[in-house]
Amino acid sequence: MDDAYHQADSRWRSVRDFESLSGAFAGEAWAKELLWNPTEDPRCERLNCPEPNAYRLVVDGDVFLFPSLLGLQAQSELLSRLLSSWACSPNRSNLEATDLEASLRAFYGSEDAEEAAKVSLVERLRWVTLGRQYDWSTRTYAPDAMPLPELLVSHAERAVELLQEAGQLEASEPFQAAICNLYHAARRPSDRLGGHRDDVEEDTRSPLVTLSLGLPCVFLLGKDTRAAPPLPLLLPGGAVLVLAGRARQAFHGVPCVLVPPSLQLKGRSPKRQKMQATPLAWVYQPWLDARQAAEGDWEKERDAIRYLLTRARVSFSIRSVCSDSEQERADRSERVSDKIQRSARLRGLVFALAAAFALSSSRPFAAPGKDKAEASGYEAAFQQRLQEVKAETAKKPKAKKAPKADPAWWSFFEDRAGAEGQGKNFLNPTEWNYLVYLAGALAVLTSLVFAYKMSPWGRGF
Ligand SMILES: O=C(O)CCC(=O)C(=O)O
Repeated sequence: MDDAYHQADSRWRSVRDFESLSGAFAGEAWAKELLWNPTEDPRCERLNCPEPNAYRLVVDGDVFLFPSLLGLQAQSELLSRLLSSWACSPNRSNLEATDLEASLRAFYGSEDAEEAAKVSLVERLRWVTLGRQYDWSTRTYAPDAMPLPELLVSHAERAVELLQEAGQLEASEPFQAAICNLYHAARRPSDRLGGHRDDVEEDTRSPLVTLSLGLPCVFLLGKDTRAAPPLPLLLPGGAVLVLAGRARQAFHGVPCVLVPPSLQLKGRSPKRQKMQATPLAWVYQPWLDARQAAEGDWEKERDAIRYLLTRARVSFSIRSVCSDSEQERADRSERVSDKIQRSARLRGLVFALAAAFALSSSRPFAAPGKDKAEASGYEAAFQQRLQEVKAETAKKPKAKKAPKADPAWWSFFEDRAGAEGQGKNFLNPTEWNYLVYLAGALAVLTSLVFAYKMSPWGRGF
């Protein structure tokens, strides 16, 4: 099968920054396909909704893009909540086994964020599951319903409400789970996400809402098969992407996160230049633009947050796992299976106790009434039932076996395949062997007769 998604993914993996698209890759047709300016791109239609920067993409399914819905304040708040609590137990993350919380606190509270980050686990934090916990190995959601943080729900619901107001979406089911992905691209260019479909949720009618924080990325939006070439889309920090309808199950992934050249690794350590305002600063720090600057003073933000927002990309993809009624059904079936397990455990315990008692006793089971102190209720019941079964068996007349009749010669033909096309079943392998021996013997005999007839002794016959 022609894997057009894979081809696009491999090409985009070699891109490290926005600058190279008009530099090293300027002549490449695939690089020109990047949808980076929704205002002027014919593949985007501006929506009539209270948020002026809202677009519908002209693709299969319902795909909506808010390139700058989350300002600096909103991104910082999400990131600080992630670092201080969401990434810690009981939520699952790739660092589950470590003391993530203490490390995050040290990192978060540090005066010298760059120094702290060197020893911090933060840069090893790759994913966190929130709300209903997702198990990557079994590709299932845990049945215990941990609530999704209200802040995430409110961002996802806001996007959906804006689209409803614009007449683009119908009411959606409640959001119950989110997967947070962290791409520490400045230090690890290999942090990316391969093409996949989010298709394990029972409820795939509700939209998938992805919040993007920090560095921009190229997001590949495919179709429901890998054979279809995907659309490369620039998702800047602060963007919100909504996949609904057919696009809810489309292949998608993140082949590259764009890092300003001044922060890219050169040899073993990042280049020393400070991240200054560059002509392309709007790509890497869109919150610097005039409209968003009023939302928060960059200098007042904590060092750690600034450090991460300028060197990593963080995404939250928020989804509904099952509709309310399905959720209730899941709860009920969980309760039932709990009950079954409990009673099985109880039966197992009773049986184990009885077996242990029987083994430790010199007699396998104490006869009821013989030694009442020793005979437990279970043993007494067992003996009683045993006597009953013996008595019932003794009462039943034994069915007489019919005398074996000699097989009739035609029984050979019974159960043989008679239908057309089933000839092979007519003889079994042993019978086939006899037939071959017979044919062989006939052939030998015929040859002998023929040879004899040709010899001088046989001429008289
Ligand atoms: O990081 C992203 O934008 C994509 C996340 C994603 O596809 C997922 O979590 O399933």
